[in-house]
Amino acid sequence: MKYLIILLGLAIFAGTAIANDVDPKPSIAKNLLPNGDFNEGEITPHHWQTIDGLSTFWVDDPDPKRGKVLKFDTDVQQAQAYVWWKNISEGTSPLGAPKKLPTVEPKYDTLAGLDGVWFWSDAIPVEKGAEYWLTLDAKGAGMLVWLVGYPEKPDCSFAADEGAVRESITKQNGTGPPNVRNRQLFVHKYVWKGQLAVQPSAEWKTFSRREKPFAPTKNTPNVKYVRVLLYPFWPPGEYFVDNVRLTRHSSATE
Ligand SMILES: [Ca+2]
Repeated sequence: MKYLIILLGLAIFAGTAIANDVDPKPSIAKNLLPNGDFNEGEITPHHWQTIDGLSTFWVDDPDPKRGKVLKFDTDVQQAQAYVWWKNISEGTSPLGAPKKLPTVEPKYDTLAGLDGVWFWSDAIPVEKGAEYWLTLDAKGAGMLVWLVGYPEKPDCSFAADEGAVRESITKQNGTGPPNVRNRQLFVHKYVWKGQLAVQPSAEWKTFSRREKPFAPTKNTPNVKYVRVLLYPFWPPGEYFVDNVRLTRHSSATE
């Protein structure tokens, strides 16, 4: 729960706007995020990180109009995920994922109770001074969605920005320096984060930050790329995402 508490603290610190379930802008603007509807792919959706087949899945929605969607399961033992993620980071197909081990109450040792499940988009270039809307369809217990800004085109390989996972993989490989707290060696490359809090919803719903577009370069003018980070965690369970849209806020440049 430690991470959860830290994250919630960060959310408050960042002055996060709570998402509304109504898209504040017409969705006619061009989606800057390729394959935001997850409909293109092969085993895993194109233009996003790979699924792992254990905590993240690329599935057909029961409604054929939706096509493919992303499914999360946060009710997975974190220890099992960390071992499997090492394989995924080395290029093992998610089709070979192990069956998840049983989880037990109070489930604080699950991904839900610890690191959460992260799913990153590829990097999208942003323009200095421009503002952006982020909207998505979600179903499940609610989650956080981040727009994360980088000064240079970031490494988009699996778990590239997940310090704890990188440390675990290093440790599992036995290549880490002995007797050193690796955590302190991992340096995040991002310089800016903006957040969208998605409320729980039993049905598909569209979420956005009403009247508050993201301004990646407002206080960090060196931001040149952003990635979308989908981040469900507590409670343990299933979450679904579709139609992630990043669009430019037109009045910012007019
Ligand atoms: Ca879709």
